[in-house]
Amino acid sequence: MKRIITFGTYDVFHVGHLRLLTRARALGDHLTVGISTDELNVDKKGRAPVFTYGERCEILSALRVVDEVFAEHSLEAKREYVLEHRADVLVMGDDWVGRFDDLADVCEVRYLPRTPAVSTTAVIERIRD
Ligand code: C2G
Repeated sequence: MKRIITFGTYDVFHVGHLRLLTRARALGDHLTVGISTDELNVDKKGRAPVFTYGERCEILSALRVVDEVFAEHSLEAKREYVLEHRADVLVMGDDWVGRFDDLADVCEVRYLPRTPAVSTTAVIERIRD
């Protein structure tokens, strides 16, 4: 069985998120998703997500392509998470290209193209305007 792992916030869930997860899942037989905690979001983006960690988990867990979710507490702990979840492949969007190549000794590292012209920030701004 080939195990895939990926990470993200998945705030204001949109089709870009879904396509990334669907393509990630298609690379193997089991998809684990590390979901950023609210605290990690405040740290890395300077604002709390629109939807709480619990709500984002609920949405991700209900998807057919997602087998398992867990809390991503730190951006620097990818190696530990990959080993803990026995992942064969780490998938990230290509906005992270090159950033996790050092993990190639414990898993295959794949960067998939992002869906153009859709983002949580754009959705928030469009609704606000
Ligand atoms: N994504 C995509 N196309 C978009 C927007 C997002 O393919 N138009 C992908 C991202 O590349 C990422 C996933 O959807 O793989 C989740 O996106 P975010 O929630 O924006 O992830 P981010 O906040 O960058 O968190 O440890 C890594 C972080 O947790 C990533």
